Amino acid sequence: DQTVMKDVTLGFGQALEKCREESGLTDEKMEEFFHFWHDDFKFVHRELGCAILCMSRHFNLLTETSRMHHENTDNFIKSFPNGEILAAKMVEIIHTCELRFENEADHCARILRIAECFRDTCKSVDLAPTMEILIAEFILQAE
Ligand code: M21
Repeated sequence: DQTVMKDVTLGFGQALEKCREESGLTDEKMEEFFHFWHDDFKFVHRELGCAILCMSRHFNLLTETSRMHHENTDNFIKSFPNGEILAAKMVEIIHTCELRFENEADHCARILRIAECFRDTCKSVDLAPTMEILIAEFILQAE
């Protein structure tokens, strides 16, 4: 499961550079997307929420009201090797987090909270990939 999550993270992270400018997410606020999983990573910058919004749009994972598009998200996760073992679980976690922050009207701020909730939930159920594996793969991929 952690290997699949690693692949999904790096795949989703491919859209980060494309979204930096429109979201205003500078290198100081987040250098690489996989830092998302670091224990010390803090979800404080609204720009990160805007970046995730932009990245999700890039992969067509949102509805018109900027909520998760369940079917497209399921298919996106399934497009990675062994993605089918994680797809339903991930969609459920994100949706549960989504419902917790429905009262937040600002899309970027809401998605930032959802992302933190997703990270923390995945960690608590052992779905989070280790930083070591993420960094190793990230370097291999860049070569
Ligand atoms: C698998 C790696 C990363 C995915 C990251 C972000 C997860 C946050 C989900 C935000 C969903 C937005 C839904 C808006 O209602």
